[in-house]
Amino acid sequence: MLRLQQVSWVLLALFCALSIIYLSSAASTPIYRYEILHTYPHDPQAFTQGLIYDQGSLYESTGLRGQSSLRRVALTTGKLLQIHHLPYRYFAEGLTLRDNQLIQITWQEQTGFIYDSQSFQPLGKFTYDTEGWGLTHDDKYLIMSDGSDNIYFLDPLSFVPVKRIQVRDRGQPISKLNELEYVDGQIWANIWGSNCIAKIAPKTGRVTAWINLKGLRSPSLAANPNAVLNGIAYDREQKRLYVTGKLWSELFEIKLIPGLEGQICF
Ligand SMILES: [Ca+2]
Repeated sequence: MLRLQQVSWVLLALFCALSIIYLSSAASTPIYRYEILHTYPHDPQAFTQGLIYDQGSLYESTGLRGQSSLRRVALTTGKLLQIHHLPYRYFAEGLTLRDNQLIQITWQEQTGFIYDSQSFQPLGKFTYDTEGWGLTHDDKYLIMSDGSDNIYFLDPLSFVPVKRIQVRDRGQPISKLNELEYVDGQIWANIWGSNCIAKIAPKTGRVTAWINLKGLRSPSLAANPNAVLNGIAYDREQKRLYVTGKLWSELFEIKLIPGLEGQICF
């Protein structure tokens, strides 16, 4: 009888251990919700494709043919301070600022542009083989999305892709990766057409957390399928986070809060 009891305890312990392993492997990815800290004006004509912050100003890349531009905008007033218009054939997309140079990519034209960050004077251009959606950089590489589940790391001088990660959440491919921002060692990506931003581990492509920004977009834009969340800018010095969307009349400084049950992104 004693031996039977011992076997039962061993089996129970084994069952518990296997259950813990199963539950932890199936555990959901953490989800953050948000709190609005400040609301600022944003040009409702701006089809935002790239957004960055540097020393008190926002730099923005806007898309659509005939309306594509590079802009410097005052954060608190939304006032347009400087603009460079792209030729009609280019549909501008992601934007990043590195070593006093603004780098802007285009959607299907496979062309990137380099500008002096002060004067917006064009300094050169480069080409790539994929579509261009989002752009950011870390200490070593330019980091680019193309609307798929791939993220490419480009040499910042030659613009040649040197490595690629595939973005996965618990093994599931996450595609439509759009506007990017490198924030405290992770790549943040807007998912096109959704309320969600993925936080991505740059070495593995694993989604480490979701940010659900449901409710941030003005209800007046609900009928416009193009007016989606797109634009993440991070102030590294003050650790401030700004987000907006295409054709949104507002730009928000937000704070992240650990999520509630049921706030699922995907
Ligand atoms: Ca950005």
